[in-house]
Amino acid sequence: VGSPHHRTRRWARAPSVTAALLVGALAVGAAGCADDTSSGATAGAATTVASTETAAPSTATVVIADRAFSADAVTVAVGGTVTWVNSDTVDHEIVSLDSDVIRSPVLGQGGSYTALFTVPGEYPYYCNINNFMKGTVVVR
Ligand SMILES: [Cu+2]
Repeated sequence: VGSPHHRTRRWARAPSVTAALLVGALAVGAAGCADDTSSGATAGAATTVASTETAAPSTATVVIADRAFSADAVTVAVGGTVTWVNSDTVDHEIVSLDSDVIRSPVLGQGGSYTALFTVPGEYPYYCNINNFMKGTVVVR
């Protein structure tokens, strides 16, 4: 009578050891999930920094000297302005290639001209007196 009772107790212990191993495996799995969550939060913060860096300024200045523009391209935000300043000893006249968005009078030494940009896009321009002088305004 006593012998079957002991056998039942041994069988009962085996599943409890297996359960302990399963709990250990689940704990490792939970630690892996916690790592994934923290790396996801880091990626979100990096995205926020990138969008701040790309904000365009509301004004830009292009200086003209020695028959050249001080920058090949300048970028302003929609609603922004670009001012050209003639620091050269000869006249210049700034005209956009595809539109009348940029159309200065003849600028003598010390003269300046400001254009307003209300539509996003790229505005290539040149000097109507020195056609080799070229530049681009980027509006975004
Ligand atoms: Cu010119």
